Amino acid sequence: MNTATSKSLFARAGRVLPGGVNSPVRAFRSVGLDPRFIVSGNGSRLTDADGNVFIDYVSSWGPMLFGHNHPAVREAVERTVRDGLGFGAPSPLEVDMAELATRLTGIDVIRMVNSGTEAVMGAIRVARGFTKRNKVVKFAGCYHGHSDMMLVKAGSGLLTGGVPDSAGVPPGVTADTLTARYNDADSVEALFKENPDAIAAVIVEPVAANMGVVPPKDGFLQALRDISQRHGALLIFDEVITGFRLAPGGAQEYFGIRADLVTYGKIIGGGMPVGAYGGRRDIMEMVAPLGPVYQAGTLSGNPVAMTAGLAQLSMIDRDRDVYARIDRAAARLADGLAAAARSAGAAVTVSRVGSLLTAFFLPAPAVDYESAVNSDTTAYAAYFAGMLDRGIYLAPSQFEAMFVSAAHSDEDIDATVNAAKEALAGISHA
Ligand code: KE4
Repeated sequence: MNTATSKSLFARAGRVLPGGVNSPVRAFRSVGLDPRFIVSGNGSRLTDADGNVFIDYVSSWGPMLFGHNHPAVREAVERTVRDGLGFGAPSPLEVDMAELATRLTGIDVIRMVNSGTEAVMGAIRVARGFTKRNKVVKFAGCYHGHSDMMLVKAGSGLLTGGVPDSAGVPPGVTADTLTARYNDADSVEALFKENPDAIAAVIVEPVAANMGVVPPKDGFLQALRDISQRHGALLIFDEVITGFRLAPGGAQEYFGIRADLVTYGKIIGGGMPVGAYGGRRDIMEMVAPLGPVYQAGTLSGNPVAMTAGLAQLSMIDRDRDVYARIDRAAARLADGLAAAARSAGAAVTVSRVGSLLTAFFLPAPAVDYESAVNSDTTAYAAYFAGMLDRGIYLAPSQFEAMFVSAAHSDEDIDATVNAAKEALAGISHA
C-alpha cells in the first residue's frame, strides 16, 4: 500500500505540531505506525492522501451516526454558509437545536458549547454551584475530556499512552477529584462515607468507552442513581459518546435511568465542533446570565455547527429505526470478530453495547480499568496493522471503541470479518 504522501505530510507536521497531530490518539503511537492523512470521507469509507480507501470504524470518534459526508448534512451546511459563518448573537438555529435536543433527550434545558471537554467543565461547575460542594467522583478508566480536574486515572489517549494522569495539573486542582472503580457501586458508597456532605456529583460514562467498551453491570447505574440521591449529590451522565448513539434519548432512554445533568458531544454536532450540557431546569437556572454559575463561549451555538447537528438530529427524529439497523450490523460484526478470533486461537473477547464495540485482546471480558489494562496491546497493534493493510480503519488504540454507522453495509461487515480472520491468523497467539 503506497503511503508516501502521508509520510511526507507527517514529516512536515512533526516540525510544527506536537507529535504531528492536533489530538494525541491520532498519532498512531501505541500501534507503532505513522498515521494516514485522510482527505475525504463518504458513507462508511475514508480515503487517504495516497488514494487508499478504508472501511472506517473510527467515524471521527463517533459523530457520524449516518456515515461520512451525508448529503442531508452537507447540503444543509452549504445553504447556511451562504448567509455567513457566525454573528456572536442569538440565531434561530440555536433555538431549533435546543428544542429538538431537549425533545429527543427529555432534559429540560440545554447549553451549547464547542466540545465534550467544555460540556463536562460546565456540568461540573453547575453541580458544584448548585450543591455548594466541591468534590467530584469519577471512575478509573473513564475519560471526560482534558480539563485539569478530570485528568485523574483517565482513559482514552491517556490510557493509550499508558499514563492515566497528566503533567501540568496542580495537585490542588485534582484534590477534589475522587476516583472509584467502574462497576463497583460499593467503591462509590465508600467515598461518600469518607467525604460526608462534600461530594457535589458523580460523573460516569453510562457505557465506558474510553478503556475500550466496558458495559455497566446490571444494577450499577441504578445504584449510582440511588447513592447520589441518598447523599444529596448530583448524578452526571457523560453521554459525549452514548448520546444519540444508543437511542434518541441516549443512555438515559436505553437504560431507563434519568441523570440530573447530562453532557453531549460528537453526534450532536454532526461532525462539527459542538458540545452541550443540560438537565433539570432547577439546576440549569444556575447558569449565567440567569444564575451565578458563569460559563461562556465565542463560538457556542455557531450557526454552521448548529446546522450540521440539526441535520443529523433531524434524521434521527425521522428515522427512529436507524438504531435497530445499526445494532443489527454491530451484532453481526461482533459475532464475526469473535468467530474469527476462535478460529485463529486468539485470546480475544468482543464487548458490545448497541453500535459500540471493542475487540479486547483479553481471555475474559474487561469489567473495569484494572482488567482492561491487562489487554495485550502488542497483539492489538499487530491486529491493527493487519487490518489497516487490508483496508479496515480501526481506532489506533486498544482502549477505544469501534463505531458502526447506518452507512456500514452487510458487505462492509463481511469484508471486515474476513480481514480479521486473515489478520488474526497472521499473529502468533502464544
Ligand atoms: P472532546 O473535548 O474531545 O470533544 O470530548 C471529550 C470527551 C468527553 N467525554 C467522553 C465520554 C469522551 O469520549 C470524550 C472524547 N472522546 C475521545 C475518544 N475516546 C476523543 C478523541 C480524541 O481525544 O482525539
